[in-house]
Amino acid sequence: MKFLHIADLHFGKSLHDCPLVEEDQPFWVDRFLELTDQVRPQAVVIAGDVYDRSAPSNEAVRLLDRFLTGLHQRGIEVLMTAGNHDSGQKLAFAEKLLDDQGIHIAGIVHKEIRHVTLEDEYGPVTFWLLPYIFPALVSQVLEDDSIRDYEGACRRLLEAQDIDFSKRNVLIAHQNVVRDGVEADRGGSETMIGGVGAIDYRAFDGFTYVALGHIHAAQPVGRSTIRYSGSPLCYHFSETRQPRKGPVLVELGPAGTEAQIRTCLIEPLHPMREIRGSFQEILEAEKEAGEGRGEYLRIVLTDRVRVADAGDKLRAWFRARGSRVLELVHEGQGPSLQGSGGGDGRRKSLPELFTDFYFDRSGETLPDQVQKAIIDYAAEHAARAGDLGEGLFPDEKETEAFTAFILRQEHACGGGDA
Ligand SMILES: [Mn+2]
Repeated sequence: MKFLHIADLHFGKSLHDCPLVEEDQPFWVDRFLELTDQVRPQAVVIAGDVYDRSAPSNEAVRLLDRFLTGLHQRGIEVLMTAGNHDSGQKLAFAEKLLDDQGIHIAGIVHKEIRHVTLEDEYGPVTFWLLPYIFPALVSQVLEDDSIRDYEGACRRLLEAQDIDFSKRNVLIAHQNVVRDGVEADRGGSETMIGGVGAIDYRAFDGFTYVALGHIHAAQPVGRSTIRYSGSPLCYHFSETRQPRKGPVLVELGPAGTEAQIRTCLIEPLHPMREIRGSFQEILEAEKEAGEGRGEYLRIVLTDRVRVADAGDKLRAWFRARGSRVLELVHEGQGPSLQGSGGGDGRRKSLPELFTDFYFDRSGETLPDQVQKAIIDYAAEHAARAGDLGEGLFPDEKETEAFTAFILRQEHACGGGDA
């Protein structure tokens, strides 16, 4: 039996305000359906985090609808579980009806976990669908107060199932699976907290294959047949530096034989790339490279002195070549854009904080002469406001004047492409 293992689709996710559900995720869905036409799997296994959030957008719901319909039209069985990002209740909508259509969904954990047996020339293969679990949930489901940790919860729940390990069994789970206490390498886009919820891979002894979701980097854990498929697309720039990920094609032979595993590749609509260098270096290298490739870019500028309008110029340059700058960072100059959260531990001065704030909001650096004037002005008033106890400015007139000043500067900068 052949099946494809995927996970962490995160339909509806945005990357730095770029909604992937508009083009990138639909493009991936089409390529995935084409892949199924080539490899002709009997089933597709989706190991949780189908959506990016528990209340998915209309676009995300429509995309999943199209995805499942496409698989169903090809006669492919679907086995899908809820991850920690999904609302199990919502994902489980019409699960009994869909069961008859070959779309098997486990949104909620029950004492007897949902399982589906498919047949091939070597006999039955039972798929065990385990939605995301945590100790309190399992404790409630099994009516057992002694369950305290994730591994205990997982082991007890699996022990409570009637599994015939002389036959072939596939587990689908969305958990933090570790080997000897060592966590799997993160992709970078996970929202999980380090060290929480660890389950040793030996809890899955006896399963022919374990299809995992939760970690966005593709990798085996403990043995080659317990595996994270990784997310279908890079959901963080750090994931561009990792080995390529893609749907895992699993081929099961007769009971007692090792599953054959191969990673398939799906080219993204917009490859992601990180570019590092001075403003001049970057422009020259890109001129050499010629035509644009429609990429999503992260640019790290290493200039020691800020180049006026560097952000604007680079954005425009790449936009004209069909690429998009999603993240732009001035290395060593303070502002860490959009969520990287890193800090150098040093307390920043008011002018620095103001520059950061402006940069963060507009994604642009201020021209030098404007920067100095505006920052001096803001810093002076912010410092005075500290003594006033209310409002940033002593009176409305001054507030108005300041707002007008800011607007003029924004106008002079040509706005932004927010
Ligand atoms: Mn995830």
